[in-house]
Amino acid sequence: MNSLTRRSWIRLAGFGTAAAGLLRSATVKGAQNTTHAPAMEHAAHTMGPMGTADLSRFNPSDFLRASNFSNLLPAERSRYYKETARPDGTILREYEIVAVDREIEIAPGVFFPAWTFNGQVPGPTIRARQGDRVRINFLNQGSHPHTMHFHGWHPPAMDGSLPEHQVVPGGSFLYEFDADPFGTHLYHCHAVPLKRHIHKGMYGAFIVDPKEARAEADDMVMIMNGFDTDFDSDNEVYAVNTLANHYMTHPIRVEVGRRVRMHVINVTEFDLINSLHLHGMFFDVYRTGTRTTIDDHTDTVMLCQGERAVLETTFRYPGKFMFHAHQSEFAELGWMGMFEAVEPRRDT
Ligand SMILES: [Cu+2]
Repeated sequence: MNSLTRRSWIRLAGFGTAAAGLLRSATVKGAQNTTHAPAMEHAAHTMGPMGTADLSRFNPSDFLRASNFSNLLPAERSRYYKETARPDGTILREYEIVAVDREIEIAPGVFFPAWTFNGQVPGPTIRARQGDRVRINFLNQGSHPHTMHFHGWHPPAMDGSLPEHQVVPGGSFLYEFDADPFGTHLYHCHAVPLKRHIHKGMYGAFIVDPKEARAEADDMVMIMNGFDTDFDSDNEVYAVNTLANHYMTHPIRVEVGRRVRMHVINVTEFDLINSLHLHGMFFDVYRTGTRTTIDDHTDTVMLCQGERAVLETTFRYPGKFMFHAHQSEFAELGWMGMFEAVEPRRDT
C-alpha cells in the first residue's frame, strides 16, 4: 500500500457504510496499523491515529454561521474587517484577505497541502447587503500567483481572471465593487491552471442580502467540496465545509419551529455535480438565491460546480436528521452530516 487511493481510504477510514461513519472506534482501529508513503513528493497527506481533528485552527461548526470575520474577537476582527456607514444608507465594507499556503486537516489525521484565503478552506465568508461597497485588500503571501474572482456585477478590471490580473507572490491588489445582485454567490481564485487553484482550496462564499431583509432565520453556509489527496485528478475525500463527517460527530443544533436557511455552494472539482439530500423533511429551493419566489419544494437539490442555492425549511420534530450528498459514493467518502433539532428554550 503506497498511496491513499479513493477506495483504500473508504476501507481504512471505516466509512464503508453510512453507519461506520459514526463509529469513531472502528476508524481508529482501521488506521492505526497502516503507514503511508506519499505517492508523489508533494502529496503530503499522512494518516495518523484517527480520533478527532484539531478544531483550534478551523472549526466547521464555527464556520457555518460566521461571516465578515464574526468568529473572531473584536480586537482581532478589526485587523481583517471594517464597516463604515455611507451617506446614502449603504455600508462600505473593507476586508483584508491574504493568500497563504497551509496544510489543513480534511479528516481526522488526514492532511492536505492547501492554498488558502486567510489560512482556511473555505475562505472567510464575505457578506454584504445589495448596494453596499465591497473593498478588499488582497495580499498574496503564497508561493504561486493568485487572484480573487467574484461572482456578481463588477467592472472588468475587478474580474481577477485575465493574465494581467494575476497577483504574484509578494504582490497585492485592491478589489472594489458594489454588491449586486442579491443572492448566494462565491469567490474563488482564477489563476491557471484553474482546476488546480480551486481544488487546492481557494474559494469562499460571497453572500449578498436583499435590500428588503428576508424573514428571520438560522442562517448557515454549506460549501460542498472535495480533496484530491494523491493528485490523480480524482477526489479521495468529500465534505461539506472541508472536514469529512464533521457534522456527523458534531451535529448542527437547530430549533424546532424556527426557520433554517442554508446557503449551499458547490465548488467540488473533478466531479460534474454534487447534491444535498435531507432526511425526514422537505425544503424550499431558491436557485442562486436571487429571487424571492420559490423554485422548487423537494428533499434533494443538485448543483453543478459553481452553482448554488438557498434552501429553507423549518424542523417539525425534535431529533436527529441526516443530510448528505445523494451520490452515495460522496457520502461514504465523508460528505455526510446531521442536524439535531431541539425544542426551543421556554424560559425567558
Ligand atoms: Cu490561486
